[in-house]
Amino acid sequence: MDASTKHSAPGNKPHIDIFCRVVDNFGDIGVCWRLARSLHLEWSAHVRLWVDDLTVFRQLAPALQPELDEQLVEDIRIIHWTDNQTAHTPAQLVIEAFACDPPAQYIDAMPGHTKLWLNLEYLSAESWTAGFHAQPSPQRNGVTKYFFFPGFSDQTGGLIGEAGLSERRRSWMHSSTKKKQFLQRLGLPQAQAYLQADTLFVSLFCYASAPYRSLLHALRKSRRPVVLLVPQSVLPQLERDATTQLHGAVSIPDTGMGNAPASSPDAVPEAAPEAMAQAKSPAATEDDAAQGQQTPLPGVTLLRIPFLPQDEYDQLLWLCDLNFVRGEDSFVRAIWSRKPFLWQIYEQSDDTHLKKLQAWLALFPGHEETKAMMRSWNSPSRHAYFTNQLTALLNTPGQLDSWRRSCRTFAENLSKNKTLSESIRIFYENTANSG
Ligand code: TRH
Repeated sequence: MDASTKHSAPGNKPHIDIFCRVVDNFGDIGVCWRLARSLHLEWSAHVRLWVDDLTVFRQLAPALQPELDEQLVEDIRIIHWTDNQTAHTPAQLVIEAFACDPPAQYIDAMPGHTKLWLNLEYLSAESWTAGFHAQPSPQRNGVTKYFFFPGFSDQTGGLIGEAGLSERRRSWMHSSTKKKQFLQRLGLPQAQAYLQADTLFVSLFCYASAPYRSLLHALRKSRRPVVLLVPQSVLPQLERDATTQLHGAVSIPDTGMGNAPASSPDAVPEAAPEAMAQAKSPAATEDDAAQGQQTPLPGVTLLRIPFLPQDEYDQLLWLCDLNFVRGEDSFVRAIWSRKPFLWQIYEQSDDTHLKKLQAWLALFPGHEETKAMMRSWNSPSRHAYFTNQLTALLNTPGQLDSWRRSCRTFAENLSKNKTLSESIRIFYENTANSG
């Protein structure tokens, strides 16, 4: 079913507990928060989300108050999960994210209350996941726990893709005012000029091991002006490296995020002479238009932006022409954005992650060149190759459009599958009715 046309299912509205431990990064809470919201939205379920690290959580959900033991955010009850937890009656549906082990006291109390216990696994496109999906694992407390694998087919639990997502994306994309205001809020006062100048907007969310210098070199060779939007805390050395590697061909506006000049003493202020020398596509700003002048745009503008709330991060992905994403949840959101993206997979021992990457690439309908570029973005030894591939792709007419079409086709096909929250609901209803 299309992720965009979901409606609340009739029938029971169960109580659901989701348990989340923040192991590292933002992916654990990113997935759980999104799942909590989509279960609540689509099923009108009563959802409690147990999280051990509210400080990390707050970055994705700024309304959250980390000092509170319990609070309601967007109708989801957030419980700060600590070692000395007060007792709560277990829910009918318990979702343990990534084998994080709910508290022993809670597990002991589950019989008689819990109808279904799921262990939500990490996303993988590998075919073996279909065989393990929804398999039972009897537990000592007498309640059976089931493995639940998100995935790219209906033989798995599907992807998180909440109701109304396509409509929200479409309506936002049709509003040039929203795009302009969004960019201005992110620290680009000349947003209108950039939008009119056929600027290539690129978002960058990656791990420290990414060949980001190769990316900078490719962007520098772009025939279109480039705005590279980088969330706070991603690659703290980027401004410094951009300044030294691109020999002044980059403009680094000070957005008050501590990027320039503090972390890069040599950083070039906006419209610095060197950047102007590389300027592309002169464009009129609103002020210039009034005065009948034109201001050249720098070749590459590196814009440090705040870490955005989840819904606004979606808007960033919708707006950009090319998104660099990582891990699990931003990867899925990039898929739903229908825009070209490069995925940096979460690194695992023994190169297990490269097998996962390969399994996903086998499903993706893009050109071989795009897939090769995705592999080199994930491979520390292929940096020069990456620069050449990306440069060719950005500067060859029609290439980016073709990539965009592949992404659209992929997203359209996936949206025919059941979403993760739909799969959970159906599995719950079948289990609850059979027991
Ligand atoms: O942060 P990640 O690297 O998370 C990783 C992976 O999930 C990995 O599989 C897991 O094992 C590891 O964590 C522990 O990347 P991911 O999955 O994309 O999660 C980032 C979340 O942050 C996602 O929900 C999107 C959100 N986000 C925002 O809300 N605002 C932002 O500005 C950005 C950049 C991200």
